Amino acid sequence: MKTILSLIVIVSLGSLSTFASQAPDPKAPKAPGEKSAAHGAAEKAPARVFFKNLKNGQTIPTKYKIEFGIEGVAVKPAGEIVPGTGHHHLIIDGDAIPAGQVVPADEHHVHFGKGQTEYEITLKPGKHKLLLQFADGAHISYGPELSAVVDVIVK
Ligand SMILES: [Cu+2]
Repeated sequence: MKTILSLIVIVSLGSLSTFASQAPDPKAPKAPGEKSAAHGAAEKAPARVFFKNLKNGQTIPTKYKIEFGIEGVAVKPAGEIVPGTGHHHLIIDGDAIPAGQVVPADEHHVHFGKGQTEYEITLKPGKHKLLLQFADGAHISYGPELSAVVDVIVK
């Protein structure tokens, strides 16, 4: 009996050590690398633009000075393309511009290419959608991720 038992112990120990020595080897070199890459991407994220003095649903007069806020990116006048910088655009009653597309320049798309961070707007009474869109030195949009939108009621 003793011989059989010790044989079983040896066999099971043997298979355990084989399993243990196989398991970590293929995983070890890959897992830490993948994790740190994913973390690196997640930590970059928090850049944003926002209206400093406008909330969704707010009632404003026909003339109102809007203040533009920014975090994680820097305002720079249009011209040179520098990563992490750009200028504001106010889109009146329109949608965010997809990343990589040029922000149009017309009555619904106002560029602040001098690096302005405020603008006195004149709006007709009624409901309006105001969208702040950040874009690079060549007016190429950073996309909806770097935009902010509010609906306002003008009285
Ligand atoms: Cu522009």
